[in-house]
Amino acid sequence: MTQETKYETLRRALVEIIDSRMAPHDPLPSERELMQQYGVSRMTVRQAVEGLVRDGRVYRIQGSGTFVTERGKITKSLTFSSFTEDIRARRMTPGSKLLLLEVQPAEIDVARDLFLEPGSPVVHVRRLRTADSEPMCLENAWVPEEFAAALARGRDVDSLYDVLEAAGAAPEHADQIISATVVNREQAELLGVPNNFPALRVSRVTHDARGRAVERAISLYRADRYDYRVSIARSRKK
Ligand code: 16G
Repeated sequence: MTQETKYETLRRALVEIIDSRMAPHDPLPSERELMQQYGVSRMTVRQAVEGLVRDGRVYRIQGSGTFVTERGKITKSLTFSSFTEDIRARRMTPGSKLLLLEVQPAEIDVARDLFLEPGSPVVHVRRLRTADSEPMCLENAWVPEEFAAALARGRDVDSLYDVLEAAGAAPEHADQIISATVVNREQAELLGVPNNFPALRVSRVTHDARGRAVERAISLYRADRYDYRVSIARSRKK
């Protein structure tokens, strides 16, 4: 049997196991276990796993191991939307787990983004956002207290943007910075992914139709479930 054939046989066997017995983010057996189980060389194991990485069936995290990839992504466009709208648009049910809700004095960066004096009261909401009960995103939002009186009174809420709208501060447009990051241990546990899993960090300052800053938020999306689609055009030379 040639090396090529052994590698392909192992790769096929692994795909079968992934499809039939493994869940997203389950770790693959170690190189040593695969070598023993299939009676192949380390090189064959590496080639087979490399092939699965290239096919997007598994992903590697340096120092942690190789894990089964989640299938199916949410591609978000740069049109203004809320989490609830994003998830409903995909015929899934949005959900939220409230992790923190408190009135705080605005720290310097929050105050700057919301055009407030440092120390002004802001409502800090921290939520785990889910789609069909699956964790998708961790969100921290800070809202000037005047727009979130209902929240400040401790009322739980499904959609933050509904609260803002009801307060006469309907979100209209936002400035965003999207960056790549990895999750820490606590975030990983909440999002149901391994430690150091890649994530998209979207930092947003949201304005209403009158131009008032009504929200500063940081959303941490699982990178296996979210990507952003951007339309670009060549700028015409004048
Ligand atoms: C989106 C916003 C977030 C906002 C949330 C409100 C981004 C990057 N972030 O996730 O800033 O707080 O929607 O959603 O789009 P809700 O109305 O469902 O609570």
